[in-house]
Amino acid sequence: MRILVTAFEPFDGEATNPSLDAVRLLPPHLDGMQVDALEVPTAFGRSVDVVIAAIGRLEPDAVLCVGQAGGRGAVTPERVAINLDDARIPDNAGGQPIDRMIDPDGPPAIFSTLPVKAMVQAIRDIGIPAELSNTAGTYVCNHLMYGVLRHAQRERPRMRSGFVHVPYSPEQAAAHPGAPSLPIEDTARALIAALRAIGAHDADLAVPLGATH
Ligand code: PCA
Repeated sequence: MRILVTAFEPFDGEATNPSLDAVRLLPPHLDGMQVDALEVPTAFGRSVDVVIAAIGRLEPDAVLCVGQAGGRGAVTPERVAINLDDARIPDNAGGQPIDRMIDPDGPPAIFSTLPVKAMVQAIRDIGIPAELSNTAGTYVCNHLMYGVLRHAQRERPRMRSGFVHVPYSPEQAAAHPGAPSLPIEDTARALIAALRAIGAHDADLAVPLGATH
């Protein structure tokens, strides 16, 4: 099995992005899986282009995209991407789409095709906080998740894909008083646990990890 793991460059005035720092720590081989890491620009259109080009080159069986979610206190596999861009701040290329559909011909939302509950469980099992998230936001991360899932729907129906958001690093959180954080080494361990869950589970676990609000 070959899995492409993507991470974003820093954005919003940050010097680092914990997704990138953690993905750089991933081993190239894990339990018989080949892991390819890719840095992605934090820009609406280009992010999807760069990942689709890498998919064409590497032909992975699965794609796990990773991004920073400043303010979240847990590693959060995303259940669903929505067909909407609504940028609170400009991206790194200066783009700031407001209330724009990502694909006017696409469905309103696309569910992750990764075993998100198994991933949450696997991360918790190694003692790191994880939650199933029901929103990836409306910024570049949601855009990339939707773009890759839509690409798979149209051109690579057997390729599984999805997204995980990760907390600030402690160094970042120091500049955002009150914000939770996770050391980069722990974020990397959480991603390894998630990758193992992806390798081990074709179908997701039927466990109650839903939210009441
Ligand atoms: N997080 C942003 C974009 C890049 C990143 O790491 C997001 O959640 O949309």
